[in-house]
Formats: sequence, C-alpha cells, structure tokens
Amino acid sequence: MTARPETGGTGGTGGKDLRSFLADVVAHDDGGLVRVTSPVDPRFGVTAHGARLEKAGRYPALWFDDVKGSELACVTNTVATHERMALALGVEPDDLLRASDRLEGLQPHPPVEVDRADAPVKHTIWRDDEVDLAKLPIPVHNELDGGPYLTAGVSIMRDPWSGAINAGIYRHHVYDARRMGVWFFGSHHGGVIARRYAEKGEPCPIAIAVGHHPGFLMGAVSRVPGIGGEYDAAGAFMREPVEVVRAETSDLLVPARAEIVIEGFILPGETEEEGPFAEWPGHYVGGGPKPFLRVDAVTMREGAIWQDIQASGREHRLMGALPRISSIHANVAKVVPDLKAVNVPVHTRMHCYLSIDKQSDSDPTRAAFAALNTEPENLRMIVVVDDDIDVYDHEEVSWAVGTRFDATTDLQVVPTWNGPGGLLPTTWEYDAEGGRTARMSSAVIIDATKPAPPVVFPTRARVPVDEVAAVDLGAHVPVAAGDELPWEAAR
Ligand SMILES: Cc1cc2nc3c(=O)[nH]c(=O)nc-3n(C[C@H](O)[C@H](O)[C@H](O)COP(=O)(O)O)c2cc1C
Ligand SMILES: [Mn+2]
Repeated sequence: MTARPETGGTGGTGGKDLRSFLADVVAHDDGGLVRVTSPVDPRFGVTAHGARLEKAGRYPALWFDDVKGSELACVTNTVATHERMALALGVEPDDLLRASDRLEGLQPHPPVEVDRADAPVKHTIWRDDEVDLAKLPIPVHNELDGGPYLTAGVSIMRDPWSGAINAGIYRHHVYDARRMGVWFFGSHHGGVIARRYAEKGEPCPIAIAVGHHPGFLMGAVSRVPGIGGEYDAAGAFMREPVEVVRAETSDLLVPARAEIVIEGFILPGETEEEGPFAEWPGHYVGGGPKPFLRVDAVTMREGAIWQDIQASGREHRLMGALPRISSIHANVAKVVPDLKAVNVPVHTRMHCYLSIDKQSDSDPTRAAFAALNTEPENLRMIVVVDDDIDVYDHEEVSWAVGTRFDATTDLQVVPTWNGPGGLLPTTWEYDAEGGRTARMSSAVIIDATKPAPPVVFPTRARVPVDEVAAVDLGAHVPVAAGDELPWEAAR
C-alpha cells in the first residue's frame, strides 16, 4: 500500500474527521464534491439528485446548502466510489480491494480521551425539551419509506456484562421531535447489548455519532470478533487514534470530532412500528414493531454538517462490502493459511469469492464455512476458486465455475443458514394476502477448484505471459474511415 498525500486537520492525532476528508476530496479528486445550491426538500430531494447522477454513471459526493426546514448543510455519497474510498484509506485505487484484504500496515489504535474544551462536538448542546430532530436535515430516501431515516450514524453502546464499548451503524426511523427507532440484527452486538439491558428492565444508553471520517465508519462496520473493539479498528482505518470525549447523559465515550452526537436511551419493553425502509438488497423487507430511543441530548460542532448515506444506493453497498472483505480474509486465513484473496462483489453482497492455493480437498469447504461464519446474516453463496483465478474479475470467476465445477460432486447446500427473518427477501415466506412469516433460507458452497495434488488436471490454455508483456503497442495503427484499406495498400 502506498500512502497518499493528505491534507486537513491539526493536533496531536492529526485530527481526521469529515471536514479533513472533504478537503482531501476537493484537493485530490477533481469533481468529487458537487455543491447543490438550490433548495431541496428533505423528502426525496436529496436522494433524487443522487439517483439522477447515478443514472448518468456519476457518483460525486453531494453537498446540499439548503435542505428545507433546516439550518444545517447535508452531505451524501461521501465515499460512493472506490477512488474516494481509496483516498480516505490512504491507498491507491487499484490496491483498494487487495489492500482491504490484508489490512497491510494498518495497526489498531486505541482511542484517546480529550477534554470537553478540546472536543469540537461540544460547541452547541440541546438538552431535553430543546431537542428537536425536525431541525436536522434528515432525508426521506425511497418511494415507500415510512419516514425520514438516519443512515450514516455510528451507534456507540456499552456492554453491561464486560463494560466494553461497541460501535456499529444501525438504521434509525425518525418518529417525532425526540423519538427515533433502532433496527438491530439480533446477532449484531448492538442487538445483543440492547437485549441485555432489556432483560434487566433497564434503559440502554446509546449515543449516535453523525458525520466523521470514512475510516471511522469503516471501523464501525468491520466485523471485529467479540463485543467492542470498533474504536481500535477505526483507528486502524484512519491511521490515527479516534479522539473521544465523555457523553452528556451517560458514561459513554463519544467521538470528539463527529459533527453531531445524538444521545438517548432505548426504553425497555416499549416498541414502535418501524419501516418500511428500502435496504441494500434492493427490496422492502424487515421492519415491524421495534424498540426506540428517547433522545435526551444533541451535541454538535459549530456549523455542523449532517451526513447521509443513500439507502440501497452504491455507497451503502460499498460501505457494506469493503470492511467485510478484510474481516473475512482474517477469519478464513486462520483455517486455510494458503488463502490468496477474498472478494465480496459490490453489486451482490450476498456472494463471496475466495481464491486458495489448494493443498487438500477439504480446504474449499473449510474456507467457505469460515467466510459464512464471518458474515452469517448476509452471505448465501460462496465460490471457491484456485489461485490462478482473479476474484476481482467476475468473468474469471464465472469461467472457473463453468470449467472446474460439477454440481453433483462440488455443490454443497447448507439448508438452514440465513434468517429467520431479516433483510434478505429469502428469509421470509410470503402469502397471497401480503402477509409474511419468518423462515430460514439456505446457503450454497460452489467448489470451483481443481482436484488437490497429486491429481493432474488439464493445464490452462494461454499465450505466454512474457510474450504478452513484450507486445509493442506503438505498432498499433487504427484504420479510420477514408484511410487506405489494408488489402488495397501497395505492398
Ligand atoms: C449503511 C449501513 C447501514 C447498516 N444498517 C444496519 C442496521 O440497520 N441494522 C444492523 O443490525 N446492522 C446494520 N448495518 C451493519 C452493521 O453496522 C455492521 O454489521 C456492524 O459490524 C455491526 O456491528 P456489531 O456486531 O458490533 O453490532 C449497516 C451497515 C451499513 C454500512
Ligand atoms: Mn461489535
């Protein structure tokens, strides 16, 4: 990995945050930040701009000066491209996927606590009845969504058993001035912590940080084993410790350089109808009666910026796929040390491709289960290929399946894997009345590897690599309309 130049931020830790990153975008990614100066409606206005550009194949970060009803600016699609994600993580775009495989050179950094006076996020504080979520530019994203949704918030919670601080991104349906929902996968640590408080009948403290450096969000979404450790992982992605500060209403430590921190308590035993909400698999699933939180304080920086992720858009999928690639790599390499590369394709995050230097016929199955166990909620198809296949090239992977896989012997079905219920459409059973029942759905393992040595499999056909490399591209002359045709040329 090559470090890229970075600007912005001062202070002992370098001071990376959303602002330092947006300054980097302006300096290093021409056209990467587009400012929308005309007023937009929070209801579909923000996402309409994103969707319009997406149709044209463009994914700039979008800055909205004027979201109706709010004094705050809103930014979305911050890291919707591999190029900007690479810039955020300090790697070359071509290395992004491969680097995220190994987290090369990325060391976890424990967070450092700073005084309130040094925490920009304590500039403005709303307490209790001053809290009004309607004053924040929170978009309604997709056609059938049940309301405004906070999509780029990193929720910080403390495990009541171990005391460890955990972080993750969870969606929040905004209900009114002081109440918002929270949707946890039961198996995610956030959900486990909330359940532990609920079992004791106690309110669960939660702080949601909105607006930070992309490395901070990547840390929150990576699958750190065990409860907690995300602040350290965020420090690895940011290459500097996260600065944290005491919360106003609980003993949580919150990011001092976030744009906004929303503090509250998930109330035990109470629920509110959550959803509908368009999720990354591109369908309306999930929702129903869910716990909610009462907001007791909002703290923010001077000129705070609201950060949004367009639900079910490209940034949502990229942000979901990339950190998982490194988590899967770490887990699979523990059982199959000859793992070469991992890809979770952005367009189909339920799939995972693994390439291995196969030593034994049990390697593909072991590797596949380690991957499945890293991301059990979302993965449902693992394709294992040999190390001559580039897992970042979808055509190569398909070719390996076409030539080295035989369903009778090389297909394994795990009958009960995803679910019951969740965001995958397959984890529900539907009926003619529009009702649904949670169910389990299956996963498949496709072993597209050659037999293990000493079996001799046919050799792959190719032009010698040296000869390909030695080709003189200068000898290529395009034949244009009006030129002399090659067979008519004087010889
Ligand atoms: C944009 C985005 C939205 C997400 N929304 C949710 C969500 O609503 N609920 C959830 O449980 N996980 C959601 N996730 C995934 C979790 O943030 C992620 O799996 C994280 O590692 C969970 O951490 P935890 O196990 O410590 O709770 C989302 C991820 C991204 C990138
Ligand atoms: Mn966790």
